[in-house]
Amino acid sequence: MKSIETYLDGVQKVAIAGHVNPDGDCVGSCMAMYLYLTENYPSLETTVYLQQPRSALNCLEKMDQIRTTCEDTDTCDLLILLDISSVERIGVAGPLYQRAAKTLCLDHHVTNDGRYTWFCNRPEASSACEVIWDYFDEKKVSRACAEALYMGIAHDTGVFQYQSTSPETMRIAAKLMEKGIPFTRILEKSYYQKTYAENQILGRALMESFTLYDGRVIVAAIKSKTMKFYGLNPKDMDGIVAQLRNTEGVEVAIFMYETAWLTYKVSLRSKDWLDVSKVAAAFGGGGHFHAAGCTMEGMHRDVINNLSDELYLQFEPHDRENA
Ligand SMILES: [Mn+2]
Repeated sequence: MKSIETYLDGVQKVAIAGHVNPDGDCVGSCMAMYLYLTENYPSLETTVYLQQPRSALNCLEKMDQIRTTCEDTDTCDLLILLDISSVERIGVAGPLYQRAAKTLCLDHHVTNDGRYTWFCNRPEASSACEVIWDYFDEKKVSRACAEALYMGIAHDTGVFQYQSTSPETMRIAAKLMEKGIPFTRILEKSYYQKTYAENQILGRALMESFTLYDGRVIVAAIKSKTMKFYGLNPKDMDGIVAQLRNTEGVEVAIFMYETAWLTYKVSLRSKDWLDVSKVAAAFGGGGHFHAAGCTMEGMHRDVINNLSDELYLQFEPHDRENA
């Protein structure tokens, strides 16, 4: 049987780490693991490392315990990596990867390099939270821990909407609800609520978007000077690509923003048949079938042209088969 307990033999110091730019599933899984271990194994010395999550995600217990820096003297017997698709994406706890006696990675990305002592990757699972649920004893999951798991599952499924949502996802969500969690408050605060500036930039992205391939691809780009004008950072633009994807007739939505001169962070979402992780991988990125990302360099129009060429390689054979 899978249980987190089997990995704790002879372990005194546990470090938990998520990926860079932590999203809802990353924060949820790291905090759920932190709460589960501190509540049920108080003799362990457990630390959670994360980059400062955006304020909307700040609705879980004990988030004041998050360490946003890793000291040269920090060590651990076991490093638990959650929602991390590659060693390069370990956030602030990156230096611990070399120092840790053992590493355990629990993940759900199609593209994971698997360089860990123990590794469980379930690409079919909706979220890292769904994966770690299997490692917990249901009776030992507190309400606070359940809140964290629920937040992670809800975020990675677009509130139980995406293809990755399975009957098992819903069964787990039901069990979490039975713990008495305030699920409406969690969704409202962490998922739906936007600041005025976030809504403004969403509006701007939608207004300036354009379509390719007969409306089957939609693209929106935000320059860094626009982000500066609204006083926003990348975390504030999280929902834009999902909103683009909702457009009728669209198979692929692309949202890109400038992170530095001639450098764009690109997010890709697909609705149905197109595997965007393949497109992202062509540019050194990765992710899931329906959600992926990469970083690209060049002029804005060159980046779009390169993406368009890569999408052609997906559309052309598909169209020929279905002609
Ligand atoms: Mn995830």
